Amino acid sequence: MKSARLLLFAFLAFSCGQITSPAAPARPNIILILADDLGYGDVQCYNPQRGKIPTPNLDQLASQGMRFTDAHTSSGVCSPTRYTLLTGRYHWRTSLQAGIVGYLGRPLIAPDRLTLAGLLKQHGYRTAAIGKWHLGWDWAITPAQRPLFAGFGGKAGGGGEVTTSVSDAHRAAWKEVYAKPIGGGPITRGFDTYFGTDVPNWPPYCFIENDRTVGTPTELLAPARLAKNQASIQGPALKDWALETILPALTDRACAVIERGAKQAEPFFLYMPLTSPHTPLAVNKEWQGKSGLGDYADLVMETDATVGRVLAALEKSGAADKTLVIFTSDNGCAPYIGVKEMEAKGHFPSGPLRGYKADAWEGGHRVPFIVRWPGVVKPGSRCDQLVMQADFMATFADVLGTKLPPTAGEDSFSLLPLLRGEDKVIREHAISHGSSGLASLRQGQWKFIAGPAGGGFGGVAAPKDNSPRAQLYDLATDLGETKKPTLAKTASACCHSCAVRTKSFGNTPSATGPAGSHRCGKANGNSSPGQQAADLAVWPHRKTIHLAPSSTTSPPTSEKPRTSPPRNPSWSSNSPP
Ligand SMILES: [Ca+2]
Repeated sequence: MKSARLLLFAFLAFSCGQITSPAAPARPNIILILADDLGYGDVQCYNPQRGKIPTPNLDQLASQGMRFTDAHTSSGVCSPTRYTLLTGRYHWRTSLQAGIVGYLGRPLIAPDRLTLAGLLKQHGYRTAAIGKWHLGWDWAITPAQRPLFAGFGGKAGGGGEVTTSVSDAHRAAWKEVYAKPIGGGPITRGFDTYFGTDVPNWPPYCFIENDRTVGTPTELLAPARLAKNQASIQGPALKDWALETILPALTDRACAVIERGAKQAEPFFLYMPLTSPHTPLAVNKEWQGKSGLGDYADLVMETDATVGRVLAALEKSGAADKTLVIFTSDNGCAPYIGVKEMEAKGHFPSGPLRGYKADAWEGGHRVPFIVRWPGVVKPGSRCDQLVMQADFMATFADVLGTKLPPTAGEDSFSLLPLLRGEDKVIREHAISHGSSGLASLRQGQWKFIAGPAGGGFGGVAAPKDNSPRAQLYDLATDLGETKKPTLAKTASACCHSCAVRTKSFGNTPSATGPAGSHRCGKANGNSSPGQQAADLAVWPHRKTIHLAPSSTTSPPTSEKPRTSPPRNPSWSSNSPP
C-alpha cells in the first residue's frame, strides 16, 4: 500500500512537472561574470606556457566545469560586445558600426528588444546587473547643459570648452541632472535591479543604483587620477571618490544578491560585468606588487580574487549545486596598459594569439570562456568548438525549454548540446569586428579579415598597390595568424563560400548551418516596428563581406574595403574606451 501511494505521488508530481532529472535542473540560477579587457592568455589555465599571472580561482572554476578554447566576442571593444552578449544579435545590425557608445551616449539596446534578463524574467527569475553597463543611458541633460558635463582638463577632458575649475553653473546643472532618474539603463532592459558604475574611467565618478546616482557629484577628480592608466575623462565626481573602492563594492553587492537569491523561491540571474582589469588600474593595497609584472597584472590577480569571493558566497549560500556559472571577458587585453613590459618579463596576455583589444585578429576577440554547471557539465572538460557570447540567448532559452520569438536572438545558437558533452558543430560561422568596424569572418578553420591590418587601435591601413587587401588564415595550422595571406585555390573557394553564406544571413532563412540551429536569417536582420533609431538595422551595409581581391574577383567600387577608420568623436588618444 505504501509503495502504491509513493507511486501515485510520483505520478502526480511528474504530471505537475515537479520532477526533473537531477542531471538537468530546471531553471538553475545563473551567474554570468564578464571581465573587462582580460586577455585570452591572462588566465593561467589558458596559457600555461606563456602566462605568468596566478589565477587560482579561475583555474579552479575551469577544473570544475568546461573550458571553451574557441569562444568569441562580436567585437574587440566594450559596447558592441555587450550588446551582442545581452541580445544574441550582432551589434553591427544596429547603428553601432564602429567604436563604442560614447560619453553620455544614448541607449544602444532598443526598449523592446529581448535581453537575457528579459527572457529570464519572463520565466520567473529575479534579475540583477552589478558592474559596468556601458550601453548608454538617457541622461536628462539639455543641450544647453551639455558643455557643463565635459570639457575639463585638456586632452583628457572629453571634448568641449576646456576648463579646469568648477563653477556655480556647473554645480547647479549637476545638482539638477543628478537629482533626476536616468532613463534607458539596465532596469529598463530586463533587470530588476542595477548597481555599478557606467564606465569606471569616465564621469560621473560615483555609483549608480537602479536609475539614480548614489550621491551628487560636486567636484573634479584629483588630476593625478587622470594619469598612468587611471581615469580617462575628467568630469563630475563625488568629493571623496576613490577608484579603488569600485571593485570591492561591486563584489560586496554581488555576494549580497547571491545570499538573498539563494533564500528565495524563484531562481536568480546575476549579470556581473566587472570593471576590471580595464582602466582605471586602481589596485587595492593587498594586491599591489603581488604579480611582479606591473599594475595590470596585479589587477588581474585582484579580479581573480573577486571571482573567488563571488564563488565562495555562492558556496556558502548552499545554492552552488543548482547554479550555472559562466565566466568570460568582453575583449582582449588592452595594448596600452604596459603589454610590452609584461611581455619582456615573459607574460603574454594574448597567449598564442595575434593582436590585442580592439583588433580583428584573434587577440581582440577570442576570450576565456568557462562554464560550470553541476550535474550537467563534466568537471575538467574542454570544448574546442567555435562558439560566441551571442549564444547565451539561445542557450538560456534551451535550458528553460522555451523557444525564442522570431525577433530575438537572431545570431544565437544553443550551446546546450556542448554543455551536455556532445562534440558537434554548433555554429558554422562567426563574425567579429575590430574597433574600426573591420569585419573578420570565421568558417570552420578558416579566418577571413576584410582588410589588410588588425582594424584596432592601429587602424585600417590603406592598401598599397599589389599588396593584399584582405587576410586569410588557416587557424588549424596557424592560430597565431602569422603566415602571409595566400589565396590558394582552396582558400579562395572557402572565402567565396563564406561570402555567399554571409550574404544569406540577412535574406535566406536556414540556407546554411546545422539543421534546426541556424537562426541567422529568421528575422531578416531588421528591427521590429517601434524600435528607436538607436537600434536601426543597417544590415544591408554589411551584406557583402569583401573577398580578397584578385584580378578576376575585384568587388565593385561601392564594396571596396574601407581605407581609413571611421572617425569616432568620443575617443582621443588619452581616453581609452
Ligand atoms: Ca572591454
